Amino acid sequence: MSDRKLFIDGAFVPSSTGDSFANINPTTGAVIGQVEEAKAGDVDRAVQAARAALEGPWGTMPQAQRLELLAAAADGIRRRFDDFLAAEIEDTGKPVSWASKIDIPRGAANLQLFADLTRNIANESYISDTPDGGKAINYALRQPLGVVGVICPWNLPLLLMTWKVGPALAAGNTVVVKPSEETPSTATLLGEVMQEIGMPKGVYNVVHGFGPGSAGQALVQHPDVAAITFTGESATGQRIMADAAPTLKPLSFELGGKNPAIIFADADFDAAVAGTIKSVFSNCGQVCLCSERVYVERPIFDRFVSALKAGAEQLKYGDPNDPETGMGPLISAQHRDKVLSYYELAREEGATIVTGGGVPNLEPKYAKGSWVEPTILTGLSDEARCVREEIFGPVCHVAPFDREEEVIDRANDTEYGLCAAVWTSDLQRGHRMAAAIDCGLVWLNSWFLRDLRTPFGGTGASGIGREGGIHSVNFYSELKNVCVKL
Ligand code: NAD
Ligand code: 6OD
Repeated sequence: MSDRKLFIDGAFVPSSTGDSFANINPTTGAVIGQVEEAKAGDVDRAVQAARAALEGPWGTMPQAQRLELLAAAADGIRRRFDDFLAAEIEDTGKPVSWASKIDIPRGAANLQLFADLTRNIANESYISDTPDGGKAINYALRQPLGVVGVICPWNLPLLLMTWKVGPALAAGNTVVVKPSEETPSTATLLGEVMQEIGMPKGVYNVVHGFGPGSAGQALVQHPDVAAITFTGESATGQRIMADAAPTLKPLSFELGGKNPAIIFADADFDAAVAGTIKSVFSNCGQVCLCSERVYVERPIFDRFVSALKAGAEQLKYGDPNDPETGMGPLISAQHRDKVLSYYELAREEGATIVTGGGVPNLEPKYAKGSWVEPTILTGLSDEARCVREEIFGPVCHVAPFDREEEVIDRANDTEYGLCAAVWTSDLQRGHRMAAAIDCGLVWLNSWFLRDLRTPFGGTGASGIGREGGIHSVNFYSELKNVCVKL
């Protein structure tokens, strides 16, 4: 059992109200610990500690030293790799094959990147003509926003938290992190790392809890929180935006998706099949970038569906610590019920269930876990709810298409706009498609290849703003222009 406390002002503390909730391992349904629940009073303590750190040691620290501490935090994650890995797997049930290659390395890389990049950012400056025939120099100062509230989802807990904490700290802010109630552990472990490396108190704080009426909402509404960076569902984003309005804070939103994968008949068939198996089923379909709508050019449609089916049926599920395991459970019983309700809806909407559609038959020790089968659907119209709504599970609908313009229209027929994967050997077409699809990221003949310096984010209901590289640093900085008459 690992109990998780709040991390406020450099110390692990209980909730002031005595409230706590259970942390459940979705592999078995077992309770693995109690988590202290922060309410408004605890959130206020964390925010005041973060403010004090801004006015004190962190705010006055030379940039080079601040960035060294951030790099030391990255090293701390690497040093305690196995602890982070075990905690992430216990909280989420995700397979070690994924967590050891993606979640934990990215946790360290996210902090390292912003420690390195921020050192090398040039300040914008202009020499200007003045009306009296003289000159002025304008230069921009980059200053921290203040206390940043970081609200995270459960699907890639350490990865998505450090993706925000890294640039926020690099830009000189302090943070109060609200991890998902489903995955409290790795944010807490990062508190231990912060203690180990001598990070000043109050720079990094963690408040556990829920959204409405709990830590999440209190953080959003707090008048001393200067900005909110949020990753999660689009509907939650709407609620956060409304709650943040009275205090007029900047918001960065990475939200949901219903991403298309488009496979042309000229694509490298095996690569497209393997890539689509990854883009549909990775992390049990719980990556915002996963493909839930797959469009395949008609001449290869039947062959592609058969190959995808074979790939899905070969995915091994079970013990997440077995390196051969390809698929873990969903995050919770509640999320499993949601995904199963879409499997049922697919039947009602008249889908053909090519494979899956239910709960797998596993060993008795997994009976209370949140398992579902990888599922492939065909035969639905573009108007079906299963083709329009984000399911966030290991499931896709595969539909045939005949023409490039047609598939562009169908791919764009959604309120979301996060990403797309396009598979073709015709590069001209690939570039045409990339320009025509309305979304924030397009992968050509690949999926989820990440260069952390690139802009990341979505259009429409998939988000507001871009994070990644300089785009993150810009969000977490206040730019002030200084004009000097020469
Ligand atoms: P969620 O929106 O339910 O919760 C995310 C976080 O917000 C949690 O910490 C939760 O406690 C908190 N929260 C909920 N209501 C709140 C409120 N009213 N005020 C403040 N905080 C509140 O999302 P989830 O179920 O944890 O994650 C899955 C969703 O996240 C999917 O929709 C997925 O597409 C999306 N996602 C998007 C990206 C991206 O980069 N675009 C990345 C990962 C996940
Ligand atoms: O790779 C990233 O930086 C990132 N933000 C991934 C988001 C994945 C969504 O679940």
